[in-house]
Formats: sequence, structure tokens, C-alpha cells
Amino acid sequence: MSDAVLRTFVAVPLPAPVRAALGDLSARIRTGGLRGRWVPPENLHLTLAFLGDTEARAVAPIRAALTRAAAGCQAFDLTPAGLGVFPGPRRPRVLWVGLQGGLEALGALAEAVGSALAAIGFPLPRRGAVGHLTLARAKEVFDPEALAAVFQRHGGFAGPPFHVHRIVLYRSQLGAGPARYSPLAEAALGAAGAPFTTGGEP
Ligand code: 3AM
Repeated sequence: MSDAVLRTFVAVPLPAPVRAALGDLSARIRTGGLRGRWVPPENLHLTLAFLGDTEARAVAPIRAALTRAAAGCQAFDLTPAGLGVFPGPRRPRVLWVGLQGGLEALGALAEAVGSALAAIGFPLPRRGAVGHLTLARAKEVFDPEALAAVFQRHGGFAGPPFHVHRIVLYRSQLGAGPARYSPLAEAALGAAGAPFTTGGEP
């Protein structure tokens, strides 16, 4: 595919200690025998919106839309906790870690991002599916017995809390092996909401 069209998505990057804890969980689950394609720790992220094929010239307006959306949302905290599967227990294809804490703020952020992107002509197929950190994808479906053992052993997982204060537009390059993600743009949460300070005032 030419560089004029990029595969992109918007996500919250995870701090290194969170990626390390999730990577450690992945390694333990994998060692326990669950077969799947595992997301490498450096690729772990919290997806807010998947845009798919995006013209390179659209990156600048997308950056502006994300800046507007992020500026209207305040920063918040999340804690990775528990396990789940998509699309559901009958056909488990994606294994993920759940989130606790600022879920309302997370939903509002995803909504703001979705609306800002829709306003510049990107209606998103993927809305309302936020709140998970993908660990692995099955080739077809996960083996039910192995998955049941994983839930029994690791269902109570909790990772280190983290502060959500920025969103990133990533380029995703697929090929043999894991996807390669590179940041194209970044926007800070609450930038417009930060109080103006006058010199010397607290
Ligand atoms: O972080 P997760 O795993 O939820 O599954 C892909 C990943 O989400 C998702 O976008 C994120 C970055 O690749 N994704 C990939 N293709 C998609 C599609 N066609 C998609 N989401 C919706 N529709």
C-alpha cells in the first residue's frame, strides 16, 4: 500500500509499568498453555477508535479534531482488572484485561473522539467497545478448557493504576509477525480546561 493511505487508530498509550505487568500476565498465561497470537508488551494500548484506511492528507485535520476533543475532557485514572473475551464466551476470539476506575470519563473521552472525528467525515464503525486491553487473539477460537483454566487462575488479575492524560493517533503497519505502531499525532487531555495562572498566584 502506498504511503498516501495509512491504517490508523486512536488510543491511550500505557505507561511502561502497566505494559510490564500485562506482559508478565501474558507470559504466565502463555506458559500455562493457551494458544493464540500474543500482543507484544510494547504494543499494548487502550483503543478508543479504529479509523482504518486514512489518507495521509487527512492526518492534519484528524490531529486538529483530536486536539479539540481531548481539550474538552479532563484527565482521569484507570486500573487494569479482570479478564474478558470478545465477542463473547460462546466464540472467544479476543482475550483482554478489563478496566476499573474512571470508566465514565473513558466513555466520555471515546464519545468526544468519535464525535470530533464524525464531524470531519469519519463515521466510526467502532463505538461503545472501549474499556479493554487486548492481550491475545485466537487463530479461530480459544480452546475452551485452556481458557477456563486461565479465568480460574488469572481472573482476579489487577495491574497498576495509571493516569490517562493524552491520546495518540497511531499508524498501524501489518505484515508478518506483530503489527508495527508508530505515533502520528498526540493530544493532551484538559488542555483547554486548565486554569489560566497569573504570575505568582497559586
Ligand atoms: O486494541 P484492540 O485490540 O481492541 O483490534 C484492533 C485493535 O483494537 C482494532 O484496532 C485496534 C488497533 O489495531 N481493529 C483492527 N481492525 C479493525 C476493524 N476493521 C479494528 N477495529 C474495528 N474494525
